Amino acid sequence: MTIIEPTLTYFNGRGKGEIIRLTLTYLGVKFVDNRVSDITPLKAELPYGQVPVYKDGDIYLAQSAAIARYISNKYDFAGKTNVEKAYVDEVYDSVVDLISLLFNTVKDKDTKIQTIAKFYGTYEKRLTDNKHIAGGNDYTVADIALFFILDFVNFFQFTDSIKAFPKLQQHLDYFNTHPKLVEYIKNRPESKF
Ligand SMILES: N[C@@H](CCC(=O)N[C@@H](CS)C(=O)NCC(=O)O)C(=O)O
Repeated sequence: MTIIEPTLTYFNGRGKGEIIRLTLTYLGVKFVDNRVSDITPLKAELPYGQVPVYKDGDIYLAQSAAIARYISNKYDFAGKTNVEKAYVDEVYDSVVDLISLLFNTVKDKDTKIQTIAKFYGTYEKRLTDNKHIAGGNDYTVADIALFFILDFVNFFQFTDSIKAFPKLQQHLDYFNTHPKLVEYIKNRPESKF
């Protein structure tokens, strides 16, 4: 029997694809990391004309947050209780907001710094009250999303943002050096975003 690995198609960038890649890697799911430079040839088949898209057996799914939720639900990484799941979604959606903020060329640097500080304050408090960002007894996709955004904010040169938040620095360091992620992080292709 041939096992067909799922395929994630996205640009060679972190952007909207990296939480999915990190989640799959953390969960030990083998997948094809299909990095494309031009989506024009794919446009007709893409449900919304955008990437990322995720092919897993009969499922061909678009929208990065839906893909991350699908994978998390499949591998029991989406929180256990309704309340925990709700906080997973809340944190995940806040991370999507920060990605949009970083990509937004209209907002000035100070506005970005203030917004990041506000979000970081909330994350710091949550991680002071609980080891996991969504509460509960285990890590979830929200912890991976948080790790991603802490790293991505630094990647966009807002490296001072984390300085007042020791729990966030700890969270970043924990996943950056995690045995399940370290090889992927070391070997992932260079990218501009
Ligand atoms: N809401 C979508 C947005 C996806 C999105 O904006 N994708 C961009 C790349 S980051 C894209 O495919 N742009 C190419 C285009 O629109 O032609 C998601 O989260 O997946």
